[in-house]
Amino acid sequence: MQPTQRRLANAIRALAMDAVEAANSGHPGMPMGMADAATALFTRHLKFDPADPHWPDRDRFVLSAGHGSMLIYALLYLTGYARPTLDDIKNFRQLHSPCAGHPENFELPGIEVTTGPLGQGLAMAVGMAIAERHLNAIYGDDLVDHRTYVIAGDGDLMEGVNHEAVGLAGHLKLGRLIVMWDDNRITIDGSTDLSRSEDVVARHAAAGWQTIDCDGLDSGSVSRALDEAKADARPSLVRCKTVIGYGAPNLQGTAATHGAALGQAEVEAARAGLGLEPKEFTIPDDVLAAWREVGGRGAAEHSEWRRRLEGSDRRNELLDRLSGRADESWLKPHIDSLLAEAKPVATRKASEMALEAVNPVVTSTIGGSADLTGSNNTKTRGLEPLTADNYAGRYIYYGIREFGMAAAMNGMALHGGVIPYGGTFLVFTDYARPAIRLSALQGAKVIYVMTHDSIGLGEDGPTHQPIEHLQSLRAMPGIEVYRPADSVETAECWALALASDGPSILALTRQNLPLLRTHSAQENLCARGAYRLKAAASERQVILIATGSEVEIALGVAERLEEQGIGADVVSMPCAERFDAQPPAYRADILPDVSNREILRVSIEAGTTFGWERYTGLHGLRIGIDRYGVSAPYKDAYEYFGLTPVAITDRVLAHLDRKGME
Ligand SMILES: Cc1ncc(C[n+]2csc(CCOP(=O)(O)OP(=O)(O)O)c2C)c(N)n1
Ligand SMILES: [Mg+2]
Repeated sequence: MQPTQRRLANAIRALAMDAVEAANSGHPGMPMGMADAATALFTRHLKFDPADPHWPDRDRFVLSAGHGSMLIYALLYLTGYARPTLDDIKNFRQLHSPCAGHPENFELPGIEVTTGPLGQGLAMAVGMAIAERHLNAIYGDDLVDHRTYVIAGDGDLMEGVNHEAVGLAGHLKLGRLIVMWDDNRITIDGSTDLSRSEDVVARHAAAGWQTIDCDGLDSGSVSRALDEAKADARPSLVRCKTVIGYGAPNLQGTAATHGAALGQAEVEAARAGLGLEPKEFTIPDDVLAAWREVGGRGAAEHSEWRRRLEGSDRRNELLDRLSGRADESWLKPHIDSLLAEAKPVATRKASEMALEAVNPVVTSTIGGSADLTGSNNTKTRGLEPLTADNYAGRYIYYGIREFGMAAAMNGMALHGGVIPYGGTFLVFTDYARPAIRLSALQGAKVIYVMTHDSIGLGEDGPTHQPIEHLQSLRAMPGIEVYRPADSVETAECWALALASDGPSILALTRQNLPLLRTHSAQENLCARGAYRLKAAASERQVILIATGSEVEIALGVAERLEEQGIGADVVSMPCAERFDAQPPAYRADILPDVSNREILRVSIEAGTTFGWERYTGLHGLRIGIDRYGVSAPYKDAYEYFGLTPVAITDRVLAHLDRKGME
């Protein structure tokens, strides 16, 4: 006789309790409460094949309530993924176990996205659902036909990003997105009555979602709800009424089960009540066999899909897209045309010009903007909007939803088959920052097109003028920040971002900049992160290091210094992270030993000077802005902050004089 659904679910409960007990750390409440609902999903609905976790047409499962990580570890083990092993689970939360505190996409195949920062899993799932519909529109049901399922807790639905994600999903009518809400009315502080009185279901309904209620402790009830959800053309919220920590006789239903080991006595009482094996980490043979049988079921559908793929004349095209590779054939002719024209343009415009060359050849890009399309210059001529009526479109009007946009782009990138890029003002990276951090942590290939990158945006003033943003983004590991100085560098930076495996940020100007790179180079000079744009003519006494719009100013300073017989290099540093990764000999050539006080190093960037001592040394000079900006025409703003060749030359000369007197 087959084990009941409840016995299958109890295997999840057992592993969750035991792993948290062994680690004396973790969250048993959510996996125990949602075990029946997850069992319904995995045994009766989810399309997956543990033998090939990357099967492109699998359903995507996102555990947005990432603290309940033991739920997914248990499911991966039970259904027969190669990892985690039972030993991995026994080492839950220990160094080098892939069963990290929260689910990490880079630790275990089968984990689609990294979750834990509440709200973002669901918001990434919206992006996955967009990518699925887009690819379906291009390749048809035979090759792309899957769903995105999410388990979300009260916290996921309370976070502000939920509003953005739910609004976007409703607007785009993402009917293949199904969110299972763990409605246990408990968060860490206690009852949700402490902090929430809105009608969550009505809020989703108002955004155009289907809403369904079910008994989350009855897998049959959940399964019927999922059938209804699948049949409906709208995104669905399946409200699963549950009890947190279900099965722990004295603690269930309380916040005490949320994030702490239950304690030996309670675990034993739970085992007795649920009819579990008395020994920890023990799953009865018939239960494990039944789960493995569930895990084997997807193989047939998978091989059918492979057969269709092999028979398709679009096989190579789809596989190439899924590889994430981006054709670079556009770059050289594009740069040649820039050199031929040699006209001043804002780098945001240069970015659009690069994209005009990129988008026709790199057809996997999906552009967009958070309501600043005309300012971010993200929409190229051939791109049609991606809408509920035309998922084949390649441009998304995200609306004023920076965080939602960034999270959706993470989901799209991790879904695969598309390369998302999206724009807003650089200052509003703060609104998107938690998702940018997750792009970096997850290695998601997302390209952020952040324009209006300094006081150079002018009249909009201090609220819109980035100051600390560039340096704070450079401080974030795992993401490359590009600040190109002209249209050639902008094209090179686009090529690097498209070739990268991870995320990139392009910081681009509003104001026009002259062409500084007037000669064709054999290699992509931005690839080294920093390079000598102009070498000192007289004996080198100064190295000017500048980025973006300030490279032009640095050239002006160098000219004035040279007039006085002071040799000055100008180093353009479009990407500090890349420069730091160069071999020591290259770095020493561009920026000789910091302790060498013969050569004065000067950094010039229209933003905070915080951190620039990394390249100037403590004896160097750091020119920047260590306060908020001003509302004024941009030339006046530059003048006001002393960011002009004349003012900077004076400061350099004063510094050299002082040094001479030492
Ligand atoms: C953005 C964010 N804020 C705070 C936390 C810390 N945190 C983890 S779980 C949780 C409570 C979540 O409540 P709920 O989603 O209802 O989960 P349950 O207690 O029901 O498992 C909090 C505040 C977090 N992980 N992410
Ligand atoms: Mg809860």
